[in-house]
Amino acid sequence: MKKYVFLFASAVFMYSCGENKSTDANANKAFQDSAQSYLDSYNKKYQELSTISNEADWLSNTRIIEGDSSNTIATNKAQEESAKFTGSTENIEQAKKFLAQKDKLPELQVKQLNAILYNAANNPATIPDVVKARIKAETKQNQDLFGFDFRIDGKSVSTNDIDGILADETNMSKRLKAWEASKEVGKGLKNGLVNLRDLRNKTVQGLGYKDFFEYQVSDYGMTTQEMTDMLQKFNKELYPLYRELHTYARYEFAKKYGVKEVPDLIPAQWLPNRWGQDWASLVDVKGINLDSALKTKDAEWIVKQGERFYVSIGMPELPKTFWEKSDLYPAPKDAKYKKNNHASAWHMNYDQDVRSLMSVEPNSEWYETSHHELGHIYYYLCYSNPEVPILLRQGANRAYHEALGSLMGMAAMQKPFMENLNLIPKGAKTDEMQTLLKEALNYVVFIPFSTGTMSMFEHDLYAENLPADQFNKRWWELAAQYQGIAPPTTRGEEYCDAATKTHINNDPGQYYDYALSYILLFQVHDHISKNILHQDPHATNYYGNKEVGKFIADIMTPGASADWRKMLKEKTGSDLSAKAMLDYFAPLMDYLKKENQGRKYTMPELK
Ligand code: X8Z
Ligand code: ZN
Repeated sequence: MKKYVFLFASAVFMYSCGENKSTDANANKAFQDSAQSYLDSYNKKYQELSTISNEADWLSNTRIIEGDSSNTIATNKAQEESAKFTGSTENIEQAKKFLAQKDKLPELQVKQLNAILYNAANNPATIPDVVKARIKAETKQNQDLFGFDFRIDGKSVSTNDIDGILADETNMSKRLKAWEASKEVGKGLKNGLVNLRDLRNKTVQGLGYKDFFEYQVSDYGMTTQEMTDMLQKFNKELYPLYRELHTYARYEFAKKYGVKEVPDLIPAQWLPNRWGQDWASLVDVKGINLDSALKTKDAEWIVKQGERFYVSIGMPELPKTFWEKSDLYPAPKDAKYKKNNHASAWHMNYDQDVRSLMSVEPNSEWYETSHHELGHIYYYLCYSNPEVPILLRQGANRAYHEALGSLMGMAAMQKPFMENLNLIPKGAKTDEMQTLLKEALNYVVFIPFSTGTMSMFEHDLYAENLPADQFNKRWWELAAQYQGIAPPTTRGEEYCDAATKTHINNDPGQYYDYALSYILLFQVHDHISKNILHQDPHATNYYGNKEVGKFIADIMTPGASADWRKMLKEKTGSDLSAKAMLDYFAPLMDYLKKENQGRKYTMPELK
């Protein structure tokens, strides 16, 4: 009924107000022009200030020198300048003024104006002291995390050393020492985290968000409830498989370490990863030993090989400055500085200055991670084009940014791909079920950690104001509930095991990005395998396929000017769904059920 009236009214309008219409069009044009000139000047200034701030931050992460605060001071200053601009009352008012009549503006302008308000909410000029304190606390937390001197038996070790022990060592007392050494850093980060939680919440409350978790989730156009529902749904869908993997792993690890009594919860020090997020090294697949092939290469080969793969599918070579300015390898043993030990990719000037910070060693972990980081780098390069305004040089959403490089990392570890590169002998007969199992111990095992332990901890931290005397208790409750793992001994509140995870400190309230990125990765991979390569998703070879490259570049090129839901539907034919991931691993269910026959399951059956 309403629709009818509307149609009638607009018909009358059309016939009788021809003149007004063109005046309206002129007024709209003027309004759009004035929005555009505001956006142009914002984009320019934003790019300038971000570049300065990124340069300072880069130094703060690549040269951490005890007792030298010059980088810290420069970083804080640059970030304050940038915050003053992005959070200024003038910018907030301007963006709101234009958005009040957003129907008159094209989508591209509306998206940029929303991005301005989103940026502002993290730095509102109305509460300058809070913003300043938060910036200072963030820089300090990062220094404390990455300036930390990890020690085993009094000897300094790197996180690569610790990871190496956790991957290979079968001597349990050595494993325990390495695990415990890796958690020491958390103690000194606890007060900082409590302080940061308060400051992060207060900052975004200035512009009306309930808490920092809600703020970060809103970047997806979702509420906290919608996000946590979606995470729980994905976790539940993968749970039956996880439960089989958990049962299998308890018994296999016990065998490996010569333990007779199989514990109900897997002791954290048994697992080949500091947080139990990836158990892949439990399984060696005969005939496919990537690690032994990579031992014959050097670290530089690993990153160069990543580039060769991207170039083979039609992406450009990396800019010369990438190789000159990146910091890709571990600091020398005698270095007088420390560096951020977690892999990252940087878009320094929202244009061609792209860099990666890694500590690459020639092993399969870093092989995968290098492909992941180069995925971010190629994403940056793809959307750094005149069609995409600076403000929208972001992923379609944050999960897309994480997904595409991880997709390439996964593709680079499939058998036909590795055969093609002579990383494994051609035509070797291998056990496909073992390969699938190894992959599940990486990709499936990650889901309860990312949707559960990490995301629920951060939810409680920010949205529920988790009391400081319950951080460790809550962390291990969640680890037990979602991952079925337990600490070696009671971990009191003097520890802060959550804070040993990089993202809790410096990529806050966003870990579900990775959970969603894995779901998305399998969805995109399924499409590429079946519709472009016409290959079995379990055994593909993307190498050299330009059509695959075009498909990926088409997703990357519009950046955040694309609508992430629409894009997914257009590119893969469906909404975000775990179906492809479930299909991929489906053959494992029967295998694991057989392997687990007669074993005690200790994670509850799904109701
Ligand atoms: O943090 C990362 C990337 C950052 S660009 C290396 N990842 C998550 C993690 O290490 O916890 C990649 C997958 C999961
Ligand atoms: Zn990443």
